[in-house]
Amino acid sequence: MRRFRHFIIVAVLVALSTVGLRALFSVILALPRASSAEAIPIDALFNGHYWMIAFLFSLIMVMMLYALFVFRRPADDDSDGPYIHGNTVLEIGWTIVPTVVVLGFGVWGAITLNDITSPKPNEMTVNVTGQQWVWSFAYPEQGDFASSELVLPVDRTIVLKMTAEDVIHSFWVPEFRVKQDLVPGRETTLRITPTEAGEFALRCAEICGLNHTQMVATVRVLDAAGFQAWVDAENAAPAFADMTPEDRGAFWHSAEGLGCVACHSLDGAPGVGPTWQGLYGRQEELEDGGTVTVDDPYITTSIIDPNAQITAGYLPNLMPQNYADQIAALEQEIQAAEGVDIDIIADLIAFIKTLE
Ligand code: HEC
Ligand SMILES: [Cu+2]
Repeated sequence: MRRFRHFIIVAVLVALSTVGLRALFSVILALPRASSAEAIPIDALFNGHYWMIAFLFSLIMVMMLYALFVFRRPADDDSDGPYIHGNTVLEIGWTIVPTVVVLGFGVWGAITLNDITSPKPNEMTVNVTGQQWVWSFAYPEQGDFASSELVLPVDRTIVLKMTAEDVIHSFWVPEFRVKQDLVPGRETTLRITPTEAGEFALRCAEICGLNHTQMVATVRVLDAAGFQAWVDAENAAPAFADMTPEDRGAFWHSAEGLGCVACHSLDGAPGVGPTWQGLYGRQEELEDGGTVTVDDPYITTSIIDPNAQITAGYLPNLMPQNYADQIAALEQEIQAAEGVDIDIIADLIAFIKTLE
């Protein structure tokens, strides 16, 4: 009877401590709001784990502290403790129960993963490209335009087909819960079904170099009508053939274009590379001690062979070395789509000339 009393007290203390700890986790380990259909089963998994962690911690700590205080040796008791030689039932129990629990969590996790990654009806594809240190998004089913913001319709499963230009990046919007790496030379996919309209921040979750922390993009979730209106506005953008070289140059500089914006500001602000404000005609000191006047050939060389002349105070090997290929591929794409020859480097030079 006396032994039973200890059991009941310990069970009640364990239960109280479990509930208390779980409540504490809700405060100190709070998750951001859940804004995607995928977040719901993931949050259920988190919830299950939090309960399990709270229970196991309580079970061990309550029993240990209870024994320490309640079964403390009286001051005058110098006798030996009882001789105990194991307990087979207990040992089998504490082997089997945790095994079943761990396997159960494993199965639950596998089912959830399969559930949130499997194809859904009426999906929409968005292509995502990560490069140091900008995101860009293309909409192949809506007219194949590119955007520096990720705009999504609510309540529709989006398949993100993702790749990286340079190093590994990682797509992460905490409110959507799911996360996936972008790997150069390979396509990875991620499915998201946004469940509420709003604005979110996409962060790169893989340390990817100097400006990793600035690799952020806006995600806007719109209702169906709002999304269609945005798509129409994007598609109404003029063809490259109808734009002035200066306007095209500004476009190439942006994240939708070639992403020069990641390193080159237009307003004199310091960056990873020199600002383009007042660049044309500037006397530029080079790392090797020489000086050049920034003109068409210097800019051209700087783009297609960045390490040929390093501007003083800046580092080599930061500017992507593959712009010659990227630009040739883009020019070919535009030739195929619009039947015109665009000279992207000339556009960039025309744009830089406007930045007094
Ligand atoms: C990842 C960062 C990064 C990106 C993206 C980048 N650059 Fe650069 N760029 C640099 C750095 C760093 C330098 C200075 C070192 C050097 O001269 O290579 C530089 C130098 C230059 C210079 C010489 C400027 C001067 O003051 O001497 C030009 C011109 C230039 N870049 C053009 C471009 C263009 C055009 C693009 C986009 C098509 C681009 N860059 C994209 C990092 C970048
Ligand atoms: Cu990154």
